[in-house]
Amino acid sequence: MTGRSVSEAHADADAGDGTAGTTTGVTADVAARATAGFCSRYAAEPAGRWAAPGRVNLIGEHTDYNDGYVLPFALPLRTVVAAAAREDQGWTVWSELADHPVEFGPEAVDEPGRVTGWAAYVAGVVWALRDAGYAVPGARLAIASDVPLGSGLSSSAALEAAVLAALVDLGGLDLPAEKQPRLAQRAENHYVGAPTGIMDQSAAVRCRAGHALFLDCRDESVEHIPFDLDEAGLAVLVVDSRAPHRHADGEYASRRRSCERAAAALGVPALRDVAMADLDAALDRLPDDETRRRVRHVVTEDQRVLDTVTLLRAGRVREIGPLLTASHASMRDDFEITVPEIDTAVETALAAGALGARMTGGGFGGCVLALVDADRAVAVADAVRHAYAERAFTAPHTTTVLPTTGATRLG
Ligand code: GAF
Repeated sequence: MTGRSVSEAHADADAGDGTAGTTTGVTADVAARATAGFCSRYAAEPAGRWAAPGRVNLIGEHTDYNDGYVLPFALPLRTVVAAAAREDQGWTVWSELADHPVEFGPEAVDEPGRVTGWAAYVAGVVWALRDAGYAVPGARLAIASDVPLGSGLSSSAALEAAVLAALVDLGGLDLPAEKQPRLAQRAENHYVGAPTGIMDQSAAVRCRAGHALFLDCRDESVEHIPFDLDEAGLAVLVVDSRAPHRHADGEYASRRRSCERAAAALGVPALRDVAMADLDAALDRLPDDETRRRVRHVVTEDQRVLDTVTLLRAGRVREIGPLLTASHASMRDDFEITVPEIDTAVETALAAGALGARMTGGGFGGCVLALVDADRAVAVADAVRHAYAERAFTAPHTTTVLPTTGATRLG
């Protein structure tokens, strides 16, 4: 299975200006590819098409599994599933990005892990639904996607959310949108085996166009925060560092474990329960410098999310820049999840006039987002490209994006 870059995907999505053509952010092209794939693979028309987006996280990194706060928004890059129910309890999945379709029956979703590779995300959703007691319909599915793989833009959650939306509708299942992220997360945690938090699935399901999603990851309450970049004369530039993003590897899991150990040492359910005012006292009680830095990142990052939300509620979009940049410094120095390509993109964007910049997503590669004056976006992107060339890094992909909507049925 091969991925597509942000800019390749974006060129298809909206001719490169990042604004996407429709209110759902779904372009005709990716939907048409899913439909065409369905028709040619199954020699029939799909019963419907369901789309879910990738995301960037404006701020709040590695806070979700600490029961904290996040502020993602949905990208105009989507995964579309064309699907129809079948009579039996079997699932056939075709993807434009895979060499072969995958077929599995009920025995493969009796317990986690029996389907592997990309189709595990689909089987995982079927497993999680069945495990929660839902009568999941057998189905034929065809998948097309503009969300690049391995760039930290949450292609896996987009796939899970689109498949889940399709199966819920096809089966007439009583599973409201606000309960879908937890189920999709179970698929990823228990079937696929990646110990992620709830942010990406929540963004893929619950985001709203023109807004960032302020999510309390403890009780899953949300507030849709207006994020009107046009009105503020601003743009969010996304730089795909092309440094491979691997949160399934040991580093993500080890960060999560050290946060959980620290919470246990402090006698709190999760690091979200350490208040900013108590941070210094909490740090004094921790056994080593590394753990202290991990905790400091999470506690200060939660506060930065709250501060960002306060500014956005007041319409003071320009002023969030320093919070984004402080978040990056914290990920680089305290949480230690950045890589040279990422730090270069952030430093160069800031030097070229960005109001703020930070890595977005799980880390160890992936994407940087920079808040820029709209008329500086091209110059900032050029500066990053130049800096990469000077350091002999693989050329980055850059694009601007606007917030779009979460999972939708297209018809
Ligand atoms: C990845 C995970 F999937 C999210 O749950 C979140 O922890 C993120 O990394 C870091 O904020 O995207």
